[in-house]
Amino acid sequence: MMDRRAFLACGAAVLAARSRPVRPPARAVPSARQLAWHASEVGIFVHFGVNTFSDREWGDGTEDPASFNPPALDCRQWARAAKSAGATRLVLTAKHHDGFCLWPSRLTTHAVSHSVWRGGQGDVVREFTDACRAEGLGAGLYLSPWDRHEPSYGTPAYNDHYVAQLEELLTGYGPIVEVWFDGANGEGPNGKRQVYDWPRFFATVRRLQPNAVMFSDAGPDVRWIGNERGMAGDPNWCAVDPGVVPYPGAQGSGIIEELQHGDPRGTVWRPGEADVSIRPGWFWHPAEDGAVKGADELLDLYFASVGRNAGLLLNVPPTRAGVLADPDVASLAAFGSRRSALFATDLAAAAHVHAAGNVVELEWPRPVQFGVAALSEAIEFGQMVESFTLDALLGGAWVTCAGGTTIGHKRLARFEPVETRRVRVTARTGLGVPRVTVRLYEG
Ligand code: FUL
Repeated sequence: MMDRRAFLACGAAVLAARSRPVRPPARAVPSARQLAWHASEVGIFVHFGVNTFSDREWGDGTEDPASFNPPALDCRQWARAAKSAGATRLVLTAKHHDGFCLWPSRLTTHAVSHSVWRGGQGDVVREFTDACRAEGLGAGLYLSPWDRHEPSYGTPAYNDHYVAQLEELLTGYGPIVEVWFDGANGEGPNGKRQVYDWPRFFATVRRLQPNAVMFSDAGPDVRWIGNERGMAGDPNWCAVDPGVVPYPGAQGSGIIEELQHGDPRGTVWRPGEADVSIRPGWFWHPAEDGAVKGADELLDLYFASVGRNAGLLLNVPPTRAGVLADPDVASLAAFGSRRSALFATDLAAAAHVHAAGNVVELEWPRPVQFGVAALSEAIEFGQMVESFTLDALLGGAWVTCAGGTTIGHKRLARFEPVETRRVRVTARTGLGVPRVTVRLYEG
């Protein structure tokens, strides 16, 4: 048992600590590269490789490079389809878990250079990055750390191999906007698992492409949202506690919760990206041509991801010919036009706006009708809003049309359309004075 003197000393220390002025922790704020990523909202993920030809989701590394032979590869078609969906960037699987490289890596023979495609002279990464730029889109690359082909996998030499591959990709193909690190870490060809040198991988990207954001479960710039269904958490904070998700692929309690929701008092800015496929699988499978998500479903995903303060990375896999299939192309175009139509006219632009404290009021000379609201915080100062309500003055009384939790870069709300001359949005927070922009659309 603690003796009395020890107990008093202990109590005094606690009191002294309490009476010291408490300095609030510095609020996490985004970097310039993260702000650019927030603004880019929607990206298209492209899963393409030997799995496209073997009809599998995960190759085992024994695939014959000769199996990769797309007769009509057209990366410009991918980029145009992405643009029609309103996407701003594409991310290509330069290497998936099977280890097959879509560029002529000098570090392995398991690559396009040893396929029959274009007589071994082809380079999908080159055509992809050129096409993105020609269409005014950002180019991103996925380089799977898990490699089921590479013999050095499972030894320290593999970290050198992986860094050298990163160097090839990040020095040979111009500006890269996003580097996508998959957290999957299975066994290599010799049955061993790899201890990845994440700090070295991250430092390599920063050194060679300082404007690129790095995605993984653990950031460092953009975090996985915690599921592969394209759904952000609600609430969804951009900040996280790095101690909860210390490195990509980490296992433990509370990780998925942290990825889904973030943490209002988190010390690092690490916004969520929601990845999901337009088809059941990540790679193209002929049997899934009839299971392509339509524009309604894609719009719902947009509301559940971008509309909840996340980015959306929508996977659209090319066929064996090397092009996106007709149903996918049609769906992307319909998704894009639905969004352009929905968000064409911001009715709030014609309102007289008055902001006081945590309330923004809008007033129009004549009644307006709307059923969709888009709220945004000035996130360059951090994310503050914990909850909000949107009220309309109807028949002399304030009626709540929409409400929710966090706002961040964007919060979308859909509700039964109302007609009114006055609206007020109340943003609640204990974290500072929020700056909220309100946009309203017919719906
Ligand atoms: C996962 C991978 O195992 C899947 O094949 C796919 O690439 C997905 C985006 O990430 O971890």
